Amino acid sequence: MALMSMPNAPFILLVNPWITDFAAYDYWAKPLGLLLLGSLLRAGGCGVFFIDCVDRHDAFTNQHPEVIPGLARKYGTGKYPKMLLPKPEAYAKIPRRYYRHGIHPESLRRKLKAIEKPDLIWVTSMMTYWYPGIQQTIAVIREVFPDIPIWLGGIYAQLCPQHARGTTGATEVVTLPLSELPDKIAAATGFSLSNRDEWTRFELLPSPALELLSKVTYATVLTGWGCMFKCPYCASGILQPTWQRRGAEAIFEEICRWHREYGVVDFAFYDDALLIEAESSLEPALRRISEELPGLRFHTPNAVHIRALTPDCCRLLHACGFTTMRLGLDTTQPNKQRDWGDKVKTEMFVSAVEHLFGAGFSSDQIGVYLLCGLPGQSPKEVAEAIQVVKETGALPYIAEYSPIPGTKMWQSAVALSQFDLAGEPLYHNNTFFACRRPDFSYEDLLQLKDLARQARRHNQ
Ligand code: B12
Ligand code: SF4
Repeated sequence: MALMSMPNAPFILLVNPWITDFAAYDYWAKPLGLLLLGSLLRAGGCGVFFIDCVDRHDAFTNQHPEVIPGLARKYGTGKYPKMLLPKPEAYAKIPRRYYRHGIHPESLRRKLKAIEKPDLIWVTSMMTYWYPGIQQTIAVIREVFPDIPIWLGGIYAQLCPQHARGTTGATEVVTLPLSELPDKIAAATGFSLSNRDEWTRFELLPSPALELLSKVTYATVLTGWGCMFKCPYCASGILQPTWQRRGAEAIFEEICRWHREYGVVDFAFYDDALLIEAESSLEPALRRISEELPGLRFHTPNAVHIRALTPDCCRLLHACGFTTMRLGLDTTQPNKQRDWGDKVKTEMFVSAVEHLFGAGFSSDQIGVYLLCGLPGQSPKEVAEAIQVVKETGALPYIAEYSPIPGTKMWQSAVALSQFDLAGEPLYHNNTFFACRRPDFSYEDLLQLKDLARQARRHNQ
């Protein structure tokens, strides 16, 4: 019998594309999904190289006269370097400047030219309305590697696959679940990954390869996948249909490793439901952290569930060094609370803030997200919610509605909007506010943002 020879391990280039937007801020924003794939590919025997088009520490970019330099801010966050771009037609009437955030295109070209020819190129994606950044990234990659297959995956790819196929220039838009990627790699390269099991279950996943970043100023952590609530405006159930959690040991080890080996003190959680059913996963990990790893700071930019903030939970969070708490209140209208996922009531919220204060948190650590501009919502309701939050002593933050394809609310948003939401993802931009209407205008939105700002100033 002839022995089949195994092809050489493929070399895969991972690319985090540019962000194109009016504003973008590295608010603990890392390409966690792509870096997770980096870990899985490496562990399975592939060669991997990573290029971060939004690297804030790129020396060539930071010295370039055409670039508005970035800035480091507290807790490892910061402003991206950026370059002015012509505004796309869809944004012509928005009186704001539009930028490409990230490294200079020449820096990307140099990085691409400095590496050996890859077998595959994987580009990730995040917000649907950032797709021009992907088009531009892929165009530069194609200049250097015209014949290498480019796969596009990630959130925009999953939410708008047809649009991505038609506009980005990727060879393939890949929307397969993680567990099916090893077969796809084998079909494309002939190589069989040695760790196929790890791709099949969330709790077996390795830590994302943050060490591929040029500098690790903070670590992003995912302790659970998906969410058991089904809020009609949210894509969590589309992106991660099953609800799974990692074990306490794995969570602790990951945080411990970033701290001990890389000196990381700031950690941001990306979970959709960090504190839900945490008894046998996050909680024991946090108890160990409070005893064994003093001095860390934790941040929850993606908001936690208010219902989980019991006095015990708040004490544990405070003891571990939770510093930036964001709470998902959405609204204070009882009927909307029921219709928008039935996850919180105003009384629960008021108690939760009391518990946080009781545990030692200060006002400026407790931010509360309020949804703004959803179909059926009035400006008065948002103003009332701002007032309720203000009275608790916490800080209200407006989260402008970004309509997302495939969600339950999508059809109402499409019906309500005067813009072509289905054909043009640029209209999903929360800053654009595509669901503006006579009884909830763009000016109303600006006034509410101002009201929230005043309330924050009052409480800080
Ligand atoms: C963390 C997070 C943030 C972070 C920042 C994250 C970042 N990197 O920039 C913060 C909190 C700052 C944030 C802010 C906002 N966010 Co957000 N965020 C998320 C969240 C919860 C997780 C994303 C994530 O990293 N997931 C984990 C990784 C592992 O998954 P992944 O990236 O999808 O990768 C997997 C696959 O896609 C695949 N994959 C990835 N890349 C590739 C590449 C290839 C080639 C292949 C084959 C596969 C592949 O493999 C990975 C493993 O399976 C998602 C919701 C969600 N559940 O995904 C919302 C989400 C992306 N955010 C959303 C929104 C609305 C916002 C805000 C507008 C909220 C607001 N109103 O203020 C702001 C906007 C920020 C801005 N600057 O514009 C929306 C999307 C909106 C849109 N139109 O695109 C989402 C979907 C939430 C929702 N409401 O449904 N967000
Ligand atoms: S609770 Fe949060 S993550 Fe879960 S479905 Fe609702 S909005 Fe999405």
